[in-house]
Amino acid sequence: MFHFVMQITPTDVLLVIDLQNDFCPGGALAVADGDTVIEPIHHAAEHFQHIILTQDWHSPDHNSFASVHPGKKPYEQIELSYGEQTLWPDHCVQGTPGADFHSSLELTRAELILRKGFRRAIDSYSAFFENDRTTPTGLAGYLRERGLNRVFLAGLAYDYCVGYSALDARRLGLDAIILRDACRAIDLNGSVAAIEREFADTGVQLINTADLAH
Ligand code: VGL
Ligand code: ZN
Repeated sequence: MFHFVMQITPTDVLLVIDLQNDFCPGGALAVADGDTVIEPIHHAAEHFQHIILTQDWHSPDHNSFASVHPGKKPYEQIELSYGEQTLWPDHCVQGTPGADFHSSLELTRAELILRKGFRRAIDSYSAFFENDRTTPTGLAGYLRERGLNRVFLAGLAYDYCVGYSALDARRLGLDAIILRDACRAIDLNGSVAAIEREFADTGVQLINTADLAH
């Protein structure tokens, strides 16, 4: 019997995406069972020397909020200067409890907390580039300077911030491996199927936390 095992090395990094109250049950943009990823993430984290957290961090009047566009409702699409943008309920507003990390998340070893989506005019799903796909967050330079070249991803949401981050990692020439059981999806208008096609096209790998070597 062959068992697939993934060996974690000192140049690997675990990127934990947006494990914040607003994406967990009871939050403003709750992802179904969002909080259930915390346990597998804690297990996965034991394998890694390097952990980075991202934090969705919007201004109160952020352009991705349906509330700032008269007549628009959450989950509708709108055309902004940089292209199509899905409108969301107000969420992860800077300094609010909804923007805090879930209180069960214990990743005190994390070396960097990267905030994104703080510019009013532009959303940022990806940890690497804002939604114009060109404005950098600085994470690529950080990883390059530190010699971290293989990114493992977990968190919320699988089909938005996790997925976009993985695709951008590939665009930057990094290996990108998603820990599928440590993610949950929003699944809006076929978003899971669409992003999984892009994963296949670009070489984003999907594994489970149980595949990490012990
Ligand atoms: C996210 C929608 C809006 C995410 C963030 O973390 O996936 N999704 N803001
Ligand atoms: Zn957001």
